[in-house]
Amino acid sequence: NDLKRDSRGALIVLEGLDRCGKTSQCARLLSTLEGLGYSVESWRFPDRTTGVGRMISSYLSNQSQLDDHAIHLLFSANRWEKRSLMEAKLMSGTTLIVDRYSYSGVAFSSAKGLDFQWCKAPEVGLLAPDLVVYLDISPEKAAERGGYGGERYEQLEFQKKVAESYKKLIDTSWKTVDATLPIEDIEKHLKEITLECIVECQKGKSLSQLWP
Ligand code: 2DT
Repeated sequence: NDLKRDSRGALIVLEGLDRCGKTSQCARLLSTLEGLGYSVESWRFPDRTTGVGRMISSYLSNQSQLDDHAIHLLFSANRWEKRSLMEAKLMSGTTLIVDRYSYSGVAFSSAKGLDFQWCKAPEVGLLAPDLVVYLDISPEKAAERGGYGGERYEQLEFQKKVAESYKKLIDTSWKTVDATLPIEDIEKHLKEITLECIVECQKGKSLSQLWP
């Protein structure tokens, strides 16, 4: 119908600690929405495929060292370099499911001790998500799941600080989902809140910018 054809896609972001299940849920949500006939893509940040992304990847795997401020700005630049494509996709009607976004940027860098407001500043003007889902799990439970890789931030003590930073970012517009529920329950809940959000965007909800 006309509504569907002329309307924009939704910008949906999943956030949470390492091992909260974000990445598998993004994949499930992508195939669910595809199955329902929506135009949808799955994105992730950092996007390690760009030049900036390769610098970030090398930092995360401890192959290079960078000042905390410098790496923070690279993570932000990695979102800025994708901003126009992101807007074009959304305006052409494609919904984007994004694994981590500016909130990870602020949560992880401020967990290192960088000033919270300073961390938020470079994100100003990026597209604001239509929905942020926080997959909630305690750092201890996440660590029990095992499978922390060898990357820089994958340590219990640091994840505890990240959890504290996320708490400062969460606002009433976020949807928090208990990440310790059975995978299928989380999937079902995500499908419901995502479809609600897609419908709002189809009805003409306008795209806004960070920080709203
Ligand atoms: P993945 O394991 O999800 O690839 O994330 N991070 C991520 C930041 O510190 N700042 C950011 O802006 C983003 C998007 C979170 C790699 C790690 O990078 C952290 C985990």
